[in-house]
Amino acid sequence: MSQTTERIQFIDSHTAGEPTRVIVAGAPDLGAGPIRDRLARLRAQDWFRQSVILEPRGSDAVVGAVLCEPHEPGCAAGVIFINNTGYLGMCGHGAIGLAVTLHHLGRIGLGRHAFDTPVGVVQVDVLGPNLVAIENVASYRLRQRVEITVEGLGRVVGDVAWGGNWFFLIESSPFPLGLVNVKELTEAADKVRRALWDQGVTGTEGAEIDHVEFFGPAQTADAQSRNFVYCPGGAYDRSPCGTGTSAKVACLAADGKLKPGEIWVQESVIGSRFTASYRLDPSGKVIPRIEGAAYVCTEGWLLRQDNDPFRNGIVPG
Ligand code: PYC
Repeated sequence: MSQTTERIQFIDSHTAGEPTRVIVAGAPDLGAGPIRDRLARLRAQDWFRQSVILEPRGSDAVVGAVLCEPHEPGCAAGVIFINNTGYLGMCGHGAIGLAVTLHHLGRIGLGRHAFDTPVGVVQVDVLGPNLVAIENVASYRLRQRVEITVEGLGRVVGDVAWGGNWFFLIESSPFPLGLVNVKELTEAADKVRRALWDQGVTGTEGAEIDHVEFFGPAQTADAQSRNFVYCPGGAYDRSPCGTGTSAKVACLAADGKLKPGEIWVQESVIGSRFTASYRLDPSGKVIPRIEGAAYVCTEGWLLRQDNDPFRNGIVPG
């Protein structure tokens, strides 16, 4: 019996430790038009996300960046970010990883570029082969000092903020922020996420707050803070999280604790770091700038054989 094999070209990189898998070729044809419309078409073919992100070809930690032709004028690339559970509006570490990957491929040079994402155009400065700064989408705090009750943690207070995804930011971490506590931190963040939903705390238009951030003191002298970031599929971000750091910057700006142009160095739970700042756009919105380092680490082809029972990944039941 003949066997057919589908080939999907990819390049893996990591940004501050967090993996990004750029899908260079072999994604379904998503047609033309705004990236958010193409995201809807990709969502309707969810087998593709499952096959490139889930085990045995991927893992829970991987964020995919499906490269597309841009729709917005002047953009170097269009991109749809995917993870082990679905589709992300924006992904900061992923945009940095994508820029380093496109530079590695010789498709973009040093200097300023723009990426077309489902939540808007993101400006990208390629500062070196491994160093990139992104100007994220406008970020803001929606609600301050929201109190919820969380199983095992009791009363928890945090801010609801948008940085390209929805975040609940909790100033005092329930456990020390180190790799040794990742299991406990993940379980606690998962309970916070459930409590937010059960207690009706959402982003705008009822959007689920699916990212949770715990903060604590930095462990290096020139950083301001360390974080742990829980992502929607239950994985934790090895980087300080680009959209999460954008949400943090928006809260600091709202509190008058960080002025435009001032630097905020955010450490991750593994000790990697992003350098953040922001500017105000003409309407007074906070536009975060997140700088970080990324490195390409693997390139190749993912193979989907039509007789492989796990060609669409191991899908949680
Ligand atoms: O860097 O924005 C980010 C991100 C979101 C989820 C994982 N990383």
